[in-house]
Amino acid sequence: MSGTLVEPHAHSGHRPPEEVENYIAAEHSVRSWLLTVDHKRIGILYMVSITLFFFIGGVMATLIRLELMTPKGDILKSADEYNRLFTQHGIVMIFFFLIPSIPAVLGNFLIPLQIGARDLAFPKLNLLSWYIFIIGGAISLGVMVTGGVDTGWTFYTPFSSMYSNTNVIATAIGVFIVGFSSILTGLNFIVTIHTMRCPGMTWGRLPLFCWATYATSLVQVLGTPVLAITIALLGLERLLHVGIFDPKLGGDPVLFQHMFWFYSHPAVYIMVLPSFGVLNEIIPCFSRRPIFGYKFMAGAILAISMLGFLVWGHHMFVSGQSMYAGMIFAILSLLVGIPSGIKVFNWTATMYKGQIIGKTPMLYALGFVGLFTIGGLTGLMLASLAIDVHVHDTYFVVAHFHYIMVGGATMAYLGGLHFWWPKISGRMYPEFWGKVAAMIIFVGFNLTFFPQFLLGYLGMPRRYYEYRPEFQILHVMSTAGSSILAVGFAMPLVYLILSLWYSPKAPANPWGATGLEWTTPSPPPPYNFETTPIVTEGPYQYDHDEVAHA
Ligand code: HEM
Ligand SMILES: [Cu+2]
Repeated sequence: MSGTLVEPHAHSGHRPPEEVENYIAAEHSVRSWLLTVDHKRIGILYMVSITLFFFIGGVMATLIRLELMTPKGDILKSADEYNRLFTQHGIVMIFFFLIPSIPAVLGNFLIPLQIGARDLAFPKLNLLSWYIFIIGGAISLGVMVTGGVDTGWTFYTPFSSMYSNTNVIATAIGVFIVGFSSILTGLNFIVTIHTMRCPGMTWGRLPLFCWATYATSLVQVLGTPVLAITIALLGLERLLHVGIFDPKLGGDPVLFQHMFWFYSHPAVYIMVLPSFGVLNEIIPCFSRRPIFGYKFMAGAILAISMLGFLVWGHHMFVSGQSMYAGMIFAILSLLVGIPSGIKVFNWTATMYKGQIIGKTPMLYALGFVGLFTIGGLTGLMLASLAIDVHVHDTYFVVAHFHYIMVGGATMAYLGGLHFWWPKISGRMYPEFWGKVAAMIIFVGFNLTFFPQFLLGYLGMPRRYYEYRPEFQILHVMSTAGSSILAVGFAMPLVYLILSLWYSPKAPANPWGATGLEWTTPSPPPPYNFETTPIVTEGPYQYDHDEVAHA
């Protein structure tokens, strides 16, 4: 079965694809964008939406950092306001930026192109997923402007179910709704990768970006319903006091933590697995070497996605769970280090003796490898029961997950965006400014988050509005770093938009990369391929003297 069987798009049926030069120029009306079923246009719709959320979340982060510049509360009116700010920062960044970032933007754009198909399996469902995302997002934005919510992105009971007097239910509805967007997108990707690969595109030749998105989709489909149920129960408990989490009514508040983390630990892999996929494309291309250990890379991605379901209790070491449960969760969590280590090793081995080309996407990829390693190793520290008891709920945890989510996943998203920008937009990005921004982001990131490891180790708790004066110097460093980071993040926004008018047109394959997406013109035509491609060799056949022992 190949992608040629996809029905032509209903609203462009009057125009045979050969006459249309590319998917952007195909039609110009707003309606043609809002009702599109072209996976590439839907990718762009997501790109615009998550960029908006990223900058909203970023403004909140800036306010948090400004507040923490001094030990006393000064910029914000009250601790309550501070609670609402970090809660909404977390909710926006996790549910409305990071989870959809690589899958919904790059995945939507690239999966059909990489497997030689004309679209996803269910193009209309794909558009529906975007509308669901927008509805969930609008509700959450509505909450923010009408008083906000203060429970933390983790919504812990009994505070969320009984005591908080902020908009918990409306927020829960927003997150509940956006979850369906995630589930439907995952389902669409799984079916597409199973049924729409072109002739010759066997599982063993599937680009690793597709493997990573496939594994992510499995987690989205299996895990997100649990979040939906958890959030629905929270709403019921708050509204009707049904007695699931309230001990007075026979419930158990810790049950909420189990249910929440049963989704939310796998969710951290929804955020980071797609980055592995992006790296697996960038590193071989800019090392001019085939990826080292293709099967191990695909296997490690799948292993992480499944192991991720067995470790949620490492978030609950101090919540009163039994010591034996804690030990088992610690051991299982440490096991995640093995496939993660395989990946870092294989990226390094791919680069070894390669001809490294330091273009912007490669700078982001190199940044990722280093920062993800720090994030992963500190994850192993946190997974060690004896350490976590001391640093749980401190800034050490905040630093750990930002190393992975910002230093890792966000960097990979930006790297991927630059790598495929010529394909997506038909224009090159300005290389000089790209490199400058990547380096500013790297420096700003480390200055923001490295001091937070030290702060946490010294005992600074997370989610506090005021702090002891001895912590100030590290907080000032962190705030200084965050302003550098803000400049770094604003730069790609500006130059990528400007590139649409001022940059040279992109050739079909500016990087000399392998992969079917690079065989199409930049930007690709609405139906991607004039004739269904036939694949005759494995991925990453980069020419180099060392190719032999790949
Ligand atoms: C080797 C892999 C990893 C291990 C062993 C690990 C371990 C841990 C542990 C034990 C905690 C709980 C610390 C505490 O609250 O006391 C934690 C927190 C966290 N981790 Fe990781 N982690 C790993 C990878 C990741 C990845 C890939 C991400 C995200 C993409 C991530 C995101 C988070 C987040 C968001 C939290 C804090 C949740 C919260 O309380 O708000 N971690 N990690
Ligand atoms: Cu976890």
